[in-house]
Amino acid sequence: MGDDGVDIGVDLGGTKLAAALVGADGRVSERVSRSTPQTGRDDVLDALTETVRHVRQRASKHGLVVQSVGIGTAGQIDVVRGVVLAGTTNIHDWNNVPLRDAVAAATGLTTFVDNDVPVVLQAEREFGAAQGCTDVVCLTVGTGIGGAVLTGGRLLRGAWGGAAELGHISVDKHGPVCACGFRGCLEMFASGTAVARRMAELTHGDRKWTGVEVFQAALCGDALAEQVVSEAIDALAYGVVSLIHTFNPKIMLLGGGVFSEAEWLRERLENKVHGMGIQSMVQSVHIRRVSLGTDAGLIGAARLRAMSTMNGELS
Ligand code: BMX
Ligand code: ZN
Repeated sequence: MGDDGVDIGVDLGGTKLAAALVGADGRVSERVSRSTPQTGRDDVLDALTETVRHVRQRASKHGLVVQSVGIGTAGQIDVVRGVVLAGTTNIHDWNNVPLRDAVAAATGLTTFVDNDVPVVLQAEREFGAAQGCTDVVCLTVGTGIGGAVLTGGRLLRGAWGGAAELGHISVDKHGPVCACGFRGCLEMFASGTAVARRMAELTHGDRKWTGVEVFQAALCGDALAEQVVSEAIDALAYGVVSLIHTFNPKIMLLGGGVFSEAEWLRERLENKVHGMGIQSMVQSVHIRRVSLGTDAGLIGAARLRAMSTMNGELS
């Protein structure tokens, strides 16, 4: 572990809660994970603080002093107040949760809370595929589609930390209504959930599908799965090119379960994107996949303390 002490990183998902120790060098140890209670906020907070206590005990057994706990979680997070304004719908009663203060009070640790994608981007910026880069757009394609933007070396935060909900840019004003209330969101066309839903439509609901199964079926030559994947790549390409036109990034970073093992998918998207849009902007972008895998969220969450002491709050 680095000489700057260790921090605990937490990845709080709708179905899984993971935590680990992370050193200043990004090294991960003492990984633990458990299912996220589905019985409401008190049980989730108990599970979270119990997990943090367990990892902290593991640290002290190795003579390591935990400096803080950082939590990455889906939803609109007020990073200044540490409040989950609207969180994953998989957790019952998970809106307007003062998560930072609740965890700090229960653990006695300095606590930080952020959306689940800026923490991925921070980890990749420090230890992964975006090292040394100051202009990166990150899209995580999984259950939903999340986003984060690094521009001029600073994480785009907006008024209170909600900036870069890139899964909810609309790519079709006549498209389906999204869970967020908007119409035609990118997430409705290209997330794992959307791909599974579209495949069920085309196969008239004759079986249940997961996003991963659809991508695998497409790889195996299933014509309907290929049609679904092609539609998803098409929508993603419109979203990616629009983001390139907006942020002029050096790197477009792709994460989430859909891209985690799928170099073929990255290549298809890259080929589609490079034929579109303003060529001087699109041709100069490197389209890469997240390199730290599922550790990226844990590492970036643990780095929230270091980020808060860099040039400005959670930069
Ligand atoms: C949704 C949104 C984002 C999140 C993204 C990825 C909510 C609850 N979630 O677009 O904040 O980053 O999903 O979420 O508003 P994941 O669960 O797929 O990681
Ligand atoms: Zn939406």
